[in-house]
Amino acid sequence: IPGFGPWIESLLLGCFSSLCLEKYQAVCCRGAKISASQSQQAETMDKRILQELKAPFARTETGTFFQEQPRIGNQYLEDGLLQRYLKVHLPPKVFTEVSQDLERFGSRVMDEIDSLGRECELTPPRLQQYDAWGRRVDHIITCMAWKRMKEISAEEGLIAEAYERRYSSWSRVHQVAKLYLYAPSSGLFTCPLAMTDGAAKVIETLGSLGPLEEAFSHLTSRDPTKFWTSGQWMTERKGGSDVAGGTETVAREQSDGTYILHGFKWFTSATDSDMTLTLARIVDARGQVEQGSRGLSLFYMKVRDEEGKVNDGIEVQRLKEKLGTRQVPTAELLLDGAKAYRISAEGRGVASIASMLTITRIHNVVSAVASMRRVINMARAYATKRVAFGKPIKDHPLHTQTMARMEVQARGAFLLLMETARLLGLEETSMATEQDQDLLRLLTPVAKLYTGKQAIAVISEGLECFGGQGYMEDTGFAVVLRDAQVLTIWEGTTNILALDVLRSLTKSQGKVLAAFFSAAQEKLELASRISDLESSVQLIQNALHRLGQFTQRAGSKGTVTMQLAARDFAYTLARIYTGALLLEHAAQPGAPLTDIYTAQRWCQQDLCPVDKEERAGCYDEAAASMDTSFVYEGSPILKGKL
Ligand code: UCC
Repeated sequence: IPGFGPWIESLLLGCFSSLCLEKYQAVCCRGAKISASQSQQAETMDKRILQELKAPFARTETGTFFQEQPRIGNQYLEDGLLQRYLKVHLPPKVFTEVSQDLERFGSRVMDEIDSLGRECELTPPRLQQYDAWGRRVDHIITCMAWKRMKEISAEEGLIAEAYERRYSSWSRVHQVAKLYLYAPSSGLFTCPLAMTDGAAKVIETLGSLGPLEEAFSHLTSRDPTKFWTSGQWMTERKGGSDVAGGTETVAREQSDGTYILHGFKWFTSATDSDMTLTLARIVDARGQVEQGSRGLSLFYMKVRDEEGKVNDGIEVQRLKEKLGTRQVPTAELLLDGAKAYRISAEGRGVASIASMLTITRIHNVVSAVASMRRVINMARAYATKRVAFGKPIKDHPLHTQTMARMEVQARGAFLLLMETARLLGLEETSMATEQDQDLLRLLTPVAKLYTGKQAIAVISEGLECFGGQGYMEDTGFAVVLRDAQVLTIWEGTTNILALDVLRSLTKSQGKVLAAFFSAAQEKLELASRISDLESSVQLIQNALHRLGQFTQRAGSKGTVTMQLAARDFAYTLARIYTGALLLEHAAQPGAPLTDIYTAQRWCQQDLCPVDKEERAGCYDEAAASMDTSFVYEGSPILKGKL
């Protein structure tokens, strides 16, 4: 192509594949003595080359098909169950206001917060221990998005709402519903919020005197410039679960009544917080400390000064390397003369921090349920966009069945969460009956342990709904699973919480269980009159009967049996009570068929695993001994024993 050769060649060099280039050069080399037919041939070839350039994979190696991305919508408007729950339970005026707030907040989560949450994941915190001149600074550097989350939490009253109580007992339900929309987009800012809420609860319970008054006003502030977050420093090297046996930190009283703490805190979440509550053993006049639970007292400590610098006496040793929750700065801390205020009676540390644990455990449930909901909603959005085997995957019944099973779990868990929030709200406004209080004590560990397990299972299944994309870090799905794994660990592992369920039974001399039976029966009342729900009600009644028989038999067998049964016992409580809640919800006038279907499906599972396992002899001493032989088979500790 006389005259255009060099121009085209440079264009080709820039863009064309090497194959095309070769063909073009062949044409040009022959260009000098070409005949008309050769010219024709060259032109044809030229056209072919240009066509090839437009063909898939010719210009790039990525092809022309790009899967449409599933996008987050307004999570309030997409959640029929949440809307129906609020409509059924809240007084009409409260419902209108709460509903408007949640709809507005749902838009804010979608338009603003979700991308900040992603940024928190992509820009994890880091520790700068020294400045350029060698001074120890222990500066925890967090990203702008994390800081913005703190401001948003204040603006939205994510803690304040629960303490202002403008909707009386329903304020907790409002707060929990808001946190539920927020959690999966929050970049794990729900972690400091959980502890902040817990600290506010402890202070409110103990009475906000002296320095606590200032702390409480910061923790519950709606002003971003005043809002504080709190830590909860309980875990030491010797004790994550066994706090009473593992706490080595000591507290020495000073002449002004304050204390100086020395110790090592092994896992302190959200260490960028402004204050913390922590446990330590008071050193008496003889320099002795009391061991065990009765030696522990609860302390309040400011972590930073006005400029945000870590206070004297606190050294950040390192940030933890975790499977998930990487957005949260979790540290190991040396306390070497840190100033603190004792806020519990001496030796009442564990009992006093227990109200914080109740709150953080309920927040754990929020996160578990919210992450199940989010993964399902994203999978649902994806199923409408993704085509495989000739149709959208939403039209493949097996895929929809899988999602339906996830739905049943998530909906049941949601009602258990809301029931716990409702009871907490009643307790905090002095409107709870004795039965409500007992139920709250029992359901908190039950809900925490059960929903944590559900979340991991549902989220794992949810990732499969995206095929390989579910396994990719950059889609943002993998992090949901990594983060979920902590839900069964922090704030008490499954077994620790199962034992806490037993603790609540022992401490109340069985009253919490009596409350459970009565409340479950009450919830079945309406449903038992609806023919579509009759057989499911029967299944729950039957499970209650078997549970009653089990507790009678176990009572005569002693503590070993109960300990071995603890996990199955807690699962039984969770399944029966959730079933009763689903039936109660499905029995409301005007309930859609989907509510009835959810209740029916839930009740089809084994509702009383503790009875089945006990009948199979799983809690007998012989079974316990066999468990040991079986688990440690081949282990050096049993060599020669087997
Ligand atoms: O700190 C952590 C990470 C923070 C991150 C937070 C984010 C959460 C986010 C969620 C969403 C994103 S993790 C570390 C958390 N640590 C734990 O959860 C500790 C786990 N261990 C336990 O729960 C144990 O069961 C202990 C520590 C409570 C056991 O202590 P004791 O002292 O051996 O137990 P006792 O002797 O049975 O109980 C001492 C007192 C008793 O009261 P009195 O003396 O009046 O009889 C108990 O009734 O404490 C009372 N008590 C409770 N009260 C114990 N547990 C409870 C409870 N759950 N509720 C009410």
